[in-house]
Amino acid sequence: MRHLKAASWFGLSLLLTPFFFNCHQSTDQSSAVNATSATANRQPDSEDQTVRAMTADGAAVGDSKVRITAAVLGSNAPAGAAGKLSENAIVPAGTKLLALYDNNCRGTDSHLRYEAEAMDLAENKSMNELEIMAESDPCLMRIDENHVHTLIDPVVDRANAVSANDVSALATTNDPRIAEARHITFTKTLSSWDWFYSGVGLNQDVLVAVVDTGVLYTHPDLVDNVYSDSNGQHGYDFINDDSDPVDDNGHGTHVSGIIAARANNGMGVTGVMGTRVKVMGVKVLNAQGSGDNAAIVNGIRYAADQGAHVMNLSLGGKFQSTAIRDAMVYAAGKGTVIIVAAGNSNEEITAANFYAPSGYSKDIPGCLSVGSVDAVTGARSSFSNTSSSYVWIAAPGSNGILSTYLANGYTALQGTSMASPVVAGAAALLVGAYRSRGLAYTPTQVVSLLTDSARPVTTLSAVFRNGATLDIERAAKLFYSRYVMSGDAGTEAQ
Ligand SMILES: [Ca+2]
Ligand SMILES: [Ca+2]
Repeated sequence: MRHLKAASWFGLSLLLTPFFFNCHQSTDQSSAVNATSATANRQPDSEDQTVRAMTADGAAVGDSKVRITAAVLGSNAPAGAAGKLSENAIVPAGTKLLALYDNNCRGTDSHLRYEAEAMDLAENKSMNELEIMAESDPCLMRIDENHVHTLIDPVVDRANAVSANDVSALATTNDPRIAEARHITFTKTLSSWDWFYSGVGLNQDVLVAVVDTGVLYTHPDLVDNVYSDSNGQHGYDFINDDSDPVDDNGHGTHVSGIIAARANNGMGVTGVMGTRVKVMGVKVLNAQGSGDNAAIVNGIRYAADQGAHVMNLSLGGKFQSTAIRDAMVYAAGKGTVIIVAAGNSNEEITAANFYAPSGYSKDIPGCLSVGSVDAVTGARSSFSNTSSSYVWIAAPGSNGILSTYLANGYTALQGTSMASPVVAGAAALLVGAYRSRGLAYTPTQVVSLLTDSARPVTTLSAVFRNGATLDIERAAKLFYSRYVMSGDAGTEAQ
């Protein structure tokens, strides 16, 4: 007997800033970059990212099956009841919940090992009744909250796109609009390629899951770097529950191009990893840029089950979701590096002012939360969330982030949504380096290479944990010195 029924749908928001960028021309942060050695900024991984005992579905050992809190009652929550509800507390009919099932247990032939289903409570239930219901179904792993989140509209950054006259300044690729993709210059992407592709000998493909609005996999500047499975599909669509993850919004296609637009094809721009990369479209947000927690949980778990080496999450909102946290733990445990946008609220993330999913990255080894800086000045983007604890690294996300878009076009967007895939592309290069050298690695090691090699910037030290911005050339050099020059693959391995 099922007491739950399928829910109506609600959304998480895209991390595109609702604000136009405000140029901080009075300060030149680039002069604040110092020349300390690549390892000078290293911080111990064990300090914040702790490995906890987890069950097979990614939950903490000892977690109850029913994990809803007073927050699920919204304005009806009793005063002061911030945490766990008493066993007699009534969860009213219509409450939005999420149920996680073990598909092996229930014998469902699925692309997912564990599957989240959005649910409405059909009638009032006490917490005790929910517990009994959950315990009576051995295939029901968890009941979690499923909150409503509103959309933040994408902002086109045309004002900050530079003129095509700058094109000839960079001669190392023939992609004609590369100079407009200022994040490529800022992060020294092109010079990193000499280290990765020539020095390291990068020759293995890397699979990157873009968990987003989908991807326009036929875009001529993406088509050569798109993943295809044995059935010719390019991922999955958890909004419409079909195997065609085509993008009907544009956001996911922009994110995909930042990671993996094709290099040296005489067309448009290049991604941070322009070759030897395959993008998988995992559609969890609809045409308006929203999706429910269940779709996102499924998207994260799907990407991990498919063996994605790197996953980008340019989405989120001001909420907590144990279900999403568990999915991230599950994916990191399967070896997926998870890169998450910090959010665009111009707020400091704290335990009390939490922002998900970026806030979870602090305590999950192999996850990295990314704040945004101006791609020219290096100053913090005015919209970027901050935290010297929760937001670990900065990358360019405003003032000229040109990438692929709908209708086979290109556009400049801004947001931590754009900063995150710059880091995801760098993570993919490092994974490719490990794979090409035949070295075992963990997601934590990839994160360490990115954070240890980042460029320290004095004015960022108070707003981001690492106080530093992504420098892909330095990351490449650090990989080279640790694994190639030393010739000792075992030294850094765990
Ligand atoms: Ca579809
Ligand atoms: Ca290109």
